[in-house]
Amino acid sequence: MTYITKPRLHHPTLTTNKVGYTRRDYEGKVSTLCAGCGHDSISAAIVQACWELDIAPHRVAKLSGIGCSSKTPDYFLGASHGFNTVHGRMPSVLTGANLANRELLYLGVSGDGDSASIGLGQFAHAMRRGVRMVYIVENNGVYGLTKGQFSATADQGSKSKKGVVNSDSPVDLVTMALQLGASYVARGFSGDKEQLVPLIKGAIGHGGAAFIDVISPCVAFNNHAGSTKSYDYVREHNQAVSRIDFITGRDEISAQYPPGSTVDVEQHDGTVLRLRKLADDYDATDRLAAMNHVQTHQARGEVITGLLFMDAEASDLHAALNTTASPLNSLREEQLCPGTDVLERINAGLR
Ligand SMILES: Cc1ncc(C[n+]2csc(CCOP(=O)(O)OP(=O)(O)O)c2C)c(N)n1
Ligand code: SF4
Ligand SMILES: [Mg+2]
Repeated sequence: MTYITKPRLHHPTLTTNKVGYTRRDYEGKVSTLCAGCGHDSISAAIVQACWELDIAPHRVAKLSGIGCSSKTPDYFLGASHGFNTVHGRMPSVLTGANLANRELLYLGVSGDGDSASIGLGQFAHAMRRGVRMVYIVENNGVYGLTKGQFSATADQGSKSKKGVVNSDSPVDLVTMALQLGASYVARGFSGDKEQLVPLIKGAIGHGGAAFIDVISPCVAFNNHAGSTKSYDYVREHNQAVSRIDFITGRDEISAQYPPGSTVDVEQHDGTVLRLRKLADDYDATDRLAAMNHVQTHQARGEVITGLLFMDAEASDLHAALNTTASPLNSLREEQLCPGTDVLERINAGLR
């Protein structure tokens, strides 16, 4: 069915958001992924989050690496900027783009192979530098595109479709992101859109490196008994630490909660995340406790989801480097080449 192109015309009664676009305007091409692939649900969640947040599609830059997951930017935000990089290289290309123009919303989409194997170093440095981005790993525990080899996030002892047991220790990207200094860290499940959409919205409003690991079952190669990344396994072992409601200045949520059962965290852009705790002992502002909680519960075979950590005061790489606020392509020649006298002064300061 990949030859089918989506009709361009919309029904005139489709609802538009505050910037005048219908939900359809945030879609992309018809997906070529396997029917039931978790990645398609993540694309749908991204579409919903961007439409509901009234983000103009041309203000978004979506970048990815290589893999089924990295193909997905073709299937959402078809009117946005896009760059499909080399395998595992999305973070460095995104860092460069972000430094050249901070006015866009940077959406990095990757896979567990792309980010935890070949791109592990790139992932680490984007997190520790605080590149302002929404970094989504669509984590299925296998290299889906190359026919289902175990990836580095496959759990030790989990079984491949042919019954081979994985003997290697897994890389846990959530724990790594916490350790490396990411200021917004979450885990979602592609089968739980109600949880995932607010997690993505919160990441979009965040002022630093935001990482979301989304367990996204591969129905072709990793959805069998013995897999720890199957729909059944994740549903049975999902332990959400919290639910979040995303609130913008203009949209107050209508639900009422008993006093003390929620915590509101305001982000630097004025958006508010209302955290409804599901685990009494969980504190999403305590990085060390978050690492401890994730590791302890993962050792019991549980899949910990929700907003795991956030630092509402986070800053980013631009603040650290004191860069100009203007996109580089808007700078005039006299700003880029300030002349011999200025150069002399700089050189003198280095002698
Ligand atoms: C430099 C390089 N090495 C290896 C490959 C082969 N390759 C393509 S996709 C992929 C793994 C993709 O796995 P993942 O990122 O988990 O994506 P998924 O398909 O599971 O969504 C590999 C190893 C490649 N394209 N380029
Ligand atoms: S092979 Fe797996 S990851 Fe790739 S499209 Fe099919 S179900 Fe999705
Ligand atoms: Mg994968």
